[in-house]
Amino acid sequence: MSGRTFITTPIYYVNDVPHIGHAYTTVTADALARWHRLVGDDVFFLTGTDEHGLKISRAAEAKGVTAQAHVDEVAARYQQVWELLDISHDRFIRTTDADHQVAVQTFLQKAYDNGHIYKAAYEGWYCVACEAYYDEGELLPNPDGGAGLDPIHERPVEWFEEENWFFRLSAFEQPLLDWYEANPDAVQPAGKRNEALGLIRGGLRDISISRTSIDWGVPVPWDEGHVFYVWYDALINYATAVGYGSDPERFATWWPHVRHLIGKDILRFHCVYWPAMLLAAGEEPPANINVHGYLMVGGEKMSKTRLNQIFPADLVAEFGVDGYRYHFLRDTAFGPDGDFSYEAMIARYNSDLANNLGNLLSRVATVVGKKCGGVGPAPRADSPLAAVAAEVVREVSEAWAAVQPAAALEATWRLIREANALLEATEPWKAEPGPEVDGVLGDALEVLRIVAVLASPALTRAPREIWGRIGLDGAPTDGSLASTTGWGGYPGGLAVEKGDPLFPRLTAAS
Ligand code: ME8
Repeated sequence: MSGRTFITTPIYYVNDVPHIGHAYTTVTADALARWHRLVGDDVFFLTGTDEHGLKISRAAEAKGVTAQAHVDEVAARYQQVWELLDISHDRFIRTTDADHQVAVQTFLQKAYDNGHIYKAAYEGWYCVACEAYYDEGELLPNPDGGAGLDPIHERPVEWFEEENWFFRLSAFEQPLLDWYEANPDAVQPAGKRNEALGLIRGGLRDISISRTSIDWGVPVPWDEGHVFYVWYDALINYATAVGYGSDPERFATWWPHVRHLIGKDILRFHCVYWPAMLLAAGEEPPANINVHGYLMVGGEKMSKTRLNQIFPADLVAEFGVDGYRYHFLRDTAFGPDGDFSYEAMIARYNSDLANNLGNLLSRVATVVGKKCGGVGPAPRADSPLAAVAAEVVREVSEAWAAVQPAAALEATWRLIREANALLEATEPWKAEPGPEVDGVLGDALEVLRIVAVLASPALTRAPREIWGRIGLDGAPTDGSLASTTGWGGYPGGLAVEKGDPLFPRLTAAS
């Protein structure tokens, strides 16, 4: 069934350069977008950068450059990394984009006109790294004795006093609970939905949405001298990108059918504040929010201060783009925390890509060369692999619908292993040429064809290569999924090319 799919990643802060944690969300969203394109959906895939706020202006100051020069430089770094990883976004939004400023002002003016925004004095503990106020009780003790530490970055908070505009979040407790009740699957997984419900049931306090202490932000339209607080500006990017404030018709076609992919660190903003803000502006909350855990390194969250960040380019140099994408999609289940391990990455690459997939292709091509004169035979209609393939296609579809790339790839690789097992059981390389050998090789070629289609959301390069080597024209993503994954699509009679190993085996670098 095809439809409209709007997929988003968080927009990342430009105080940092992208590491494998940022890339985890982005690669997952990209693979999901590719899957939806494959099933024929009209897809809009959005990523970008979050460029306003105190954290960014301080980072620029520390470097001795203007805020604009700083954000331009770091936004470009993000764009380069996404290019390196074959990310297929339809727009890279920057909160400094002109249409975004208009969208933010339109959106919040609406909430103001609806009576949900008021002015009051505010003082409290502020964490610049989180761009958030904390209650005393939420802070961690500071071993050096000063102000408490924020629970996320474990850095000392600062005391802020300002006159702020406030969003009447407290008025949205019941509307939010009603929305969660009416949309039981909107926030996934269920544990994260419960966490959001817990925050709402625990009581919501009004929140400050403007700052006077800085000018690096979107001006409050009804009060000169105030800029919107960075999170308010940031969340609205999802609306800007589909026409809010510029093209109401376009906005109406996409909203609220969005799927936000986020890490658990920003659950409160997306699962509590954002739906409430939308209700305040007279819009519907987002249809889907999928929350994943942290990718840890050596059991700890990656951070600049721990010096344990790992950068995508270093891994791509060794594993290639497909090796990179495959590892994170296959080995880090979407939802729980996961631990990055270089050894596990090598092991996964060698077993699944070099051995299972790479060997199937090279084996089949070699034997077709020797026993069939290099011309690939057609598969058998009554092949024992036909039923396996049908089941795998169903499982893969279900896995992507549930945003579980690891399960989709696991199912796909089961089909590869079954094809290798059939070859090992029948040993066509030892048999005399004839219908028996042709049948087995035709079946294996058909598996390669179907796998090239099913793996194409995750692997952006190898599927196309396989497609060409088994003699097919075009690309595995050309046809509709239903037409390309049915058993019997490989026509036979095509020249099969051996070529170099698709995934040369790797040994751990010392
Ligand atoms: O929070 N493991 O930006 P940010 C998994 N600008 N995912 C990780 C990760 C890790 N170790 N580290 C980062 C912001 N991420 C705001 C968002 S959205 C309107 C504004 C990913 O640069 C994960 O998706 O701190 C997380 O939610 C996001 O990067 C935080 O990125």
